[in-house]
Amino acid sequence: MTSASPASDAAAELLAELIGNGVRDLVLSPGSRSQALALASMALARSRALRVHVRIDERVAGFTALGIARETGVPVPVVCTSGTAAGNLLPAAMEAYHAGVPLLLLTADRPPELRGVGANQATMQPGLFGSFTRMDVDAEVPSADSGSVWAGLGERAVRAALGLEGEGLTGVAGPVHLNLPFREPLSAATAVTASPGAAPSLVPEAPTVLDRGLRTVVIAGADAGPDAEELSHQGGWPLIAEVVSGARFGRLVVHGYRALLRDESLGGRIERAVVFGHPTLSREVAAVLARPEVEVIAVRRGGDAVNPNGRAQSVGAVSVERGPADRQWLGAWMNASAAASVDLSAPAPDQDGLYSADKAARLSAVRAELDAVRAKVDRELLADAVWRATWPHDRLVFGSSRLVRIADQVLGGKKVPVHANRGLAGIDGTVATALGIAVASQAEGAAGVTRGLLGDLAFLHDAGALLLPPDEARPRIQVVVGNDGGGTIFDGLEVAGSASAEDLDRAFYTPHTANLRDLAAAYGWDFMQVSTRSALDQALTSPVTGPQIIEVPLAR
Ligand SMILES: Cc1ncc(C[n+]2csc(CCOP(=O)(O)OP(=O)(O)O)c2C)c(N)n1
Ligand SMILES: [Mg+2]
Repeated sequence: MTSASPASDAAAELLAELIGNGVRDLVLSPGSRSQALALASMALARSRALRVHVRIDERVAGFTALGIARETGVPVPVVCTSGTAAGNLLPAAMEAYHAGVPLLLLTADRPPELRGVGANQATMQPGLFGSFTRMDVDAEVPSADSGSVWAGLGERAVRAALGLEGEGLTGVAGPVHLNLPFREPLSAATAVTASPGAAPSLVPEAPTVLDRGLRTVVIAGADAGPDAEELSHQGGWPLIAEVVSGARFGRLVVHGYRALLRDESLGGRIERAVVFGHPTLSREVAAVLARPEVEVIAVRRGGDAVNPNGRAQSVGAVSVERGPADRQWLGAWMNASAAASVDLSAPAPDQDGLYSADKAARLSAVRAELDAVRAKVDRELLADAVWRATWPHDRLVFGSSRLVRIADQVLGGKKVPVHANRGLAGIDGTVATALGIAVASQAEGAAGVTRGLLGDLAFLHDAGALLLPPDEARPRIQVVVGNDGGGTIFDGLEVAGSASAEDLDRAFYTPHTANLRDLAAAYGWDFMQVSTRSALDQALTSPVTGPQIIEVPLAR
């Protein structure tokens, strides 16, 4: 591959190497300095070696790439031009670092001679992402006489993003920054080919084998995945699985775990906790893990090893020795769990009443039936309806609003794929992340609907993500917005006790009057507003053919 532009040749070579190392999706934002990468991406999309997703806002592009990478586990490059464009990738990079998601931040740059001399759109891009990267390379400028200066860079980047080499925890994925300087001519016509290869994989670490003596619980935080359920099953240990863990299923799930962890005879007697993923949704789990006498075994998943009591053992994998389970310990938890489980299903119709010979009895049964159908949706019913409508071929994405905590408290076990940006629990990028998950899970004709469940502020924060290119496949997604007119999470936090009502409102609740229906119309999304249980169920279970917003008004 040699053209009139070393930039184009190097870009084509780099992308071909990424594709050879498993990369299948790339997110692209427009810009001039990055044109060689953009044009090579488009050529590779045409030959079906790559799926390209174009987003004009780099912050949205970053979170879209994060969503795709969360879903596929394969590094996703996000390509942008120089200047503030690159800075917009920082929030997604921070989240990816803390959640252990492989991202490749490909920022085009001015060549070194144009940095620091007042040239247009030139800034200090090398090292821009600070400590949030597994590898950070300020690449050489491709030039006619230097040959393939970037050979090997793509492979190293993929390996580092997957945690196979480079700085930090091994086996834990994260972002990689390739700062790619280009000199003019910034592009020229060139042939671009690539042979798709498989992503390198980590040789699994030998599991640490746990003995059985201690009174143990398995705690599954964000992104724990099914391994947590498997260990709980093997050990006969209660499974405390956050709703965002991907492990809230099976017979050993503990319902209403927060109260049971506070209970001296249950939570108070825990001797060992095996933690998968990143628990963030309850004080009670944090309190158990902080107790100095509790032995904590943390299975690595994201940026930081979980270690609140300062003496956790971080391991790559765990299993348990053969032997009988501690029936008494498990039984105590399961009995308490059964008593704490919440049934939010609509009461069964009163058949006797409906068919009674007595007119008054019939009327009252009909009235009860109508009341149930017309019942206004509250947060618990909303979380329950979305959970019930979601199946293994679907995806569920929780935002960092109050709803995820409510869902965590009331929902039972169900084996559905769940995602949430709990690395830093930001309210940013939720819609873009969900869209990334939708496009990745629906690639190559796969079935299923992606549902996002979030609050109004989290939704409005990422309204720009609603802008989808007309020439890309329309993802099947339902963005379900619980709209209580602002951030009501603060009503239940410490600040509500110290702030005046006026300050709490203006500075924390931050009321808005945004019209979601108009917003949906502006971006070409279908829109429904539903406030009763029956209308909600209907909206959630009707066929989905494209992007939809479902607004559910909630009382403050
Ligand atoms: C990027 C970012 N900014 C600010 C916050 C702090 N924060 C947490 S929840 C929240 C309000 C969320 O409001 P909404 O999505 O409407 O959910 P609600 O609390 O009303 O359920 C804010 C501002 C955050 N987590 N992330
Ligand atoms: Mg709200």
